Amino acid sequence: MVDLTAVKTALAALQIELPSWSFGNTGTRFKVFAQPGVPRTPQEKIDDAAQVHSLTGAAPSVALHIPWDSVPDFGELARYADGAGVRIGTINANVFQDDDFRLGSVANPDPGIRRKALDRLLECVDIMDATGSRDLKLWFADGTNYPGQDDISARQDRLAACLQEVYRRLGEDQRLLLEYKLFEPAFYSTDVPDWGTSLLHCLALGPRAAVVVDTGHHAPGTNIEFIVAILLRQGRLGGFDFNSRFYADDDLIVGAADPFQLFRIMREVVQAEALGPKAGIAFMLDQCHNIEAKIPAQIRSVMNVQEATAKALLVDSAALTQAQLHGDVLGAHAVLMDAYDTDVRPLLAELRADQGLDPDPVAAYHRSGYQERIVAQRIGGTQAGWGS
Ligand code: RM4
Ligand code: MN
Repeated sequence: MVDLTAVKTALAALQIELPSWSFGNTGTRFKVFAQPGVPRTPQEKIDDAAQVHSLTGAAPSVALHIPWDSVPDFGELARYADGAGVRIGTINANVFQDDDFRLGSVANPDPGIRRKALDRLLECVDIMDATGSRDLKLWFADGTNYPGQDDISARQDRLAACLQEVYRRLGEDQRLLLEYKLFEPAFYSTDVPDWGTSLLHCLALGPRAAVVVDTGHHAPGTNIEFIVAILLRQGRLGGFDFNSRFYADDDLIVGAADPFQLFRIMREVVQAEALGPKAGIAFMLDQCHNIEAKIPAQIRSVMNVQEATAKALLVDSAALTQAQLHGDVLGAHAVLMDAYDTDVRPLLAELRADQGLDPDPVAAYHRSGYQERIVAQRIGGTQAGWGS
């Protein structure tokens, strides 16, 4: 039997970090669609994130992307976030949108360009000092398009040397999170294409380096929960970038394409007792809402993670272990599916009511008038979006 009070306590402790860039205008390489009411400044992105938190109670931090979210005074921005009821979370470094980075950033063959990339990363650590952020998240677009274009192994050496310098610069309580991605924008070889490469770099760096699993960054059919289990065993799962994919790095709403996969992933996290903040796993969203309304999409994303987690917590572990030890294949599978097939929405509605929240955060958002207000107020200026 599963203790429902314990399930609710565990769910109440789950914190999901929102990406500032999900509130800006995004699109594909064909078109970026502008939406009315989109933030013009990092402060307005924080306001939108704070809405998501006030309605879900589960999204107390917002990740920044530098230089997209650059401001003259990051200490002041942190105080602004505090005033809005959230805090600044992970600092993401963008070393992929500059003409100089055509052949890569930290693995570029040109030492001058590598230095420029490194300086950008070190600047991100300065920002972390000012905002009180724990994590620096690194994703590199580095790689090659053609066999022979560059030396695969030399690129790894350059990457490792740069990571070393960044790692050395971190404070005692700060971490370096290294994200991998199978391909794109590089098509022939990517310098950090998979969890193995990321893990090797993290192991070489030291205990405060860990791997980020972006759920959209794998080949179709990859067993992501297996990767999660392996990284958890090593104590090197730094966090997730949650999103959904049908084809490539689609950045759709988490749990939209494959809610069962999300459940299986969260099951591994629950199994490893790594759900609460103490375990140090950063549960982040990394999504773009190209055609749908952004704030309700973020609310829905938070709810989807909560639902998958609730189902993972409902697995009757004792019954599952018994079935597994007895070689009861179908019995074990049935225990897992019973949990997955449970409608957890009433449980989560109850939890929200207990927390003094509206049981239906999306409906509460639509009733709040916030969307109408930002559409009316955010006139003029330049809307935030890719590249700005
Ligand atoms: C990358 C990667 C990073 C994200 C950027 C915007 O594909 O997923 O995490 O910061 O996109
Ligand atoms: Mn990501």
